[in-house]
Amino acid sequence: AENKSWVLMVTAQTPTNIAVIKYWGKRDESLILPINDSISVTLDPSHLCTTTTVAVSPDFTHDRMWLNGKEISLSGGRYQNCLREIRSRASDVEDEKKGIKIAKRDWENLHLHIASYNNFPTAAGLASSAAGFACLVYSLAKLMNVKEDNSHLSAIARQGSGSACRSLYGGFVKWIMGKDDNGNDSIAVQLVDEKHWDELVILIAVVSSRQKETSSTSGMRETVETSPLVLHRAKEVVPKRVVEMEEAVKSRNFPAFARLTCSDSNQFHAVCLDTSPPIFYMNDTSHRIISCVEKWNRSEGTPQVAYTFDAGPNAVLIARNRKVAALLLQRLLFHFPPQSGADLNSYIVGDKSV
Ligand code: 2P0
Repeated sequence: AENKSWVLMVTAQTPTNIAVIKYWGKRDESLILPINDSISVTLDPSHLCTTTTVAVSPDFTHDRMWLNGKEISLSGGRYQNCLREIRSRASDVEDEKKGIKIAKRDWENLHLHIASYNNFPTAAGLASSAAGFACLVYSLAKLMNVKEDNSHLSAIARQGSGSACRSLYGGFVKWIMGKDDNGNDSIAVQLVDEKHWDELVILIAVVSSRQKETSSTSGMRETVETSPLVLHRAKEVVPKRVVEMEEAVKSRNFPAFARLTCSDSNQFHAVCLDTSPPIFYMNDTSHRIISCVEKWNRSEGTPQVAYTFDAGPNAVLIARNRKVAALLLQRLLFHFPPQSGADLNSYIVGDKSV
């Protein structure tokens, strides 16, 4: 293979994840170590996901990456950290059919081309960085024959974007904050797989697909620096909620799940409001959706739908089953009829990951 030209490539697809117990605040910015554990649900890959192809060839002269068809710079620390960590774990690769042999030590001098596509709006609070970095790390690990399991890979994806570590598993996933300063124990673990609670239906109401004003990274930095509430949340509230949420998920207890999910979303936004200057991620439409769901849940006597909002105004609504999801969509279409210029004009309905 020495004087023949070749390309070896791998394509992977990774869904995004939605936190039901939120990550907000870092104790180490460069390693991306959080101040509390978080829990998320991974979506069905057919709806919100990233598809990434990674290629290696002796003809490539430097590492390059394209995001949604546009070349982007890989010089940022987050990309560099992920590439370095994966390269250092590469093994021998042999493709007999193509006559390609790459020795472990060759990876240091080979360059990569990376092409990544999101099938949803980037940076609109729909967790594009989560799917993106998880997919990047996973596809590179496959290309370079990295032997480590998903939990070890999650600690690498975490250095690309915190929430990315949770997208390496389907189902419900916990990101354990860890104790070590080096971050080796700040990893994701699967709580239950995608089949465990497959009645749940997740609906995303896209209130705005515009880019958010405050990035999560700078938002959480400002919160940690200025919010008197955030330490109370991280030390007193979240540890108890994480235990209760694990229990609710394992026993498929929807009322407990919904209560915890809604409370945690509201506390995350309260902590944003407690930041100086205050950070507003939700808007009037978001607030109207919350009122609508709260009213419905109260009128039924037991929760039918849980809501959660990330660093943007879009609502993630989790219905207890398909029947409730159909009623929910009907109510949303009645209260927020889609039309041009409307507050809310598209809905994405999907199951949890399959
Ligand atoms: C979460 N979010 O747990 C929380 C809830 C947004 C609100 O994780 O700086 O993009 O890359 O670690 O992961 C968004 O933050 O931030 C996020 P970095 P990330 O899903």
